[in-house]
Amino acid sequence: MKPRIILILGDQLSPDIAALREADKDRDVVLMAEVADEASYVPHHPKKIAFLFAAMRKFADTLRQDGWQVRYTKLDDPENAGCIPGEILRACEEASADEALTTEPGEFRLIEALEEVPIPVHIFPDDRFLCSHAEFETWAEGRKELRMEWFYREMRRKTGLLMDGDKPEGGKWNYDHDNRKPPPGGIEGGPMQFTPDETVEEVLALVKSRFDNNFGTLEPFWFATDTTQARRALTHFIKTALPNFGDFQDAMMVGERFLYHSVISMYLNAGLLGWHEICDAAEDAYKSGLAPLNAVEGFIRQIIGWREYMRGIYFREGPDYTRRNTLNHQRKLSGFYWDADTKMTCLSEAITQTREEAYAHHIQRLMVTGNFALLAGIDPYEVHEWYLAVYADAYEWVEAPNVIGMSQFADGGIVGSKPYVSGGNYINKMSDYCKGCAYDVKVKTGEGACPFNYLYWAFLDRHKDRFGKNPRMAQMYRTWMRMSDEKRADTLESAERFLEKLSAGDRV
Ligand code: FAD
Ligand code: DLZ
Ligand code: SF4
Repeated sequence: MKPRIILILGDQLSPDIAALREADKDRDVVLMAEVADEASYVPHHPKKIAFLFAAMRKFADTLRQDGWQVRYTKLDDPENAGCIPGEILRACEEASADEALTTEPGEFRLIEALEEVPIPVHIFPDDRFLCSHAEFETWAEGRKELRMEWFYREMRRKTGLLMDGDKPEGGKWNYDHDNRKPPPGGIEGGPMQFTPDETVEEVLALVKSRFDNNFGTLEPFWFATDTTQARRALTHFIKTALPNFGDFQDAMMVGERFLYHSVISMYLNAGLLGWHEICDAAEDAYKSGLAPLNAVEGFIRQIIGWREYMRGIYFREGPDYTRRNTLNHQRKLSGFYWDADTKMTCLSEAITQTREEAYAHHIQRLMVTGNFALLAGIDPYEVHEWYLAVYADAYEWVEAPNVIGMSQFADGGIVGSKPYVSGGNYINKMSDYCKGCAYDVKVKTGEGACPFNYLYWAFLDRHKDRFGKNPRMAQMYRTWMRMSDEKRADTLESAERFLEKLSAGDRV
């Protein structure tokens, strides 16, 4: 029997990945390839590229040790075809194969490219997720609104995580109410860091030589790059940070990049960890008294709730999702998203740490960089491309619904029932950013006022036809209408002046 090519992509590094389960060690050839197209369809952060290439190389080694025949193409291989379809054809020719097997990629772009390959490529469902496409469709069918909270309850029932019979542990499904504490005094610890080994060093040299101009600093590089390390990082998080995860989930602090977050999304999304082992470890921490319920419930909700829900939305909405622009926002992405050169401390902190770590936590992504882009009316496609490039955990299936849906409201309200916008008050309450900022969060209009303040009202005013009747926003519109004509005019003028400066490329 002819061999078949078993394609494993850079974010499919799980030993039980579907295509491998379909394969035959004695017959088939596993293909893994570092290719220019995947490394450059957006200008990925160098840490993201280095992480994936190192993890791919190590995964290929473990497959070989396990008896698989692996054909691995390095980026600098002179024969490299430069794209996944080209590498499939090259591998087929070498092995005299005429069909390939793979697992569904996480981006429509690549699914479409595989469909164009001129030999049969059999694509198997990616069952590393809790909820299949069909199951999500069944859940979504006939619902007026696709609210995450209802989906999440189904997933709790399905997994039995934090369930007491058919009731939620502790009597409530969601303990978010307890999870909004402002920044704590001091943070100890942080994610487990790993010294680069020989494989990582080799990849770092390659990435340095090829992607030095991309946004982002490559070194120090400390990510886990195999499952053993990723599991150590998970255990470290469960012991040291999970107990505080809930309380300070939304907090932000100058110089504190990780707070009590897990920093495991890049490992989970690439396949080095599975959702079940993460959730089981968190649930065990609750059962053994190591972590309180509000922390563990909040953490598990992110994984079996938000993460699965976002994937469901991406595959349900289809390839045009990233192009949606319900609010018709057309402004170009401001230059400071790439150089962090802004007087706004919240933005310079979030962007600087993104540049250095390829990481920012959820509230920084949502309420700082995302909030500003939405208030300033930046084109959501440009915002989407930025997020896809700069975070080590970014793949379209999870990034797009978070950006286009949750953060930019560009999908018209599929993910969120109202836009996530706020003035400076929210940022001031949840962070210590405002203390050292060139702008004054307490001032509402004029030169020295916090731009989030007037941009917030200008956003509401600009979109009053769409949001004015939304019951969840009625209170804010009442407050706006209660302001004097003079104050409203002042606010709109401050916003206009600021946005003119932004468009002119002035430092703001
Ligand atoms: P923790 O705060 O410790 O949370 C635990 C885990 O829950 C995460 O590792 C992640 O797997 C999951 N999770 C939490 N929130 C979400 C969410 N909203 N959607 C999906 N999974 C979630 N997450 C990505 O994995 N990739 C992205 O490209 C991405 N882009 C985002 C863009 C925007 C605008 C926003 C608002 C959020 C985005 N998120 C993305 C979700 C979230 O910000 C990250 O998953 C989280 O910050 C990763 O850090 P952590 O591992 O420390 O997470
Ligand atoms: C993100 C990425 C990068 C940077 N490079 C590669 C690569 O060279 N080879 C590969 O197989 N995968 C890579 N990936 C991950 C893919 O882009 C990812 O599989 C798709 O975006 C689908 O999620
Ligand atoms: Fe950000 Fe405004 Fe606070 Fe400055 S004052 S850090 S711009 S919220």
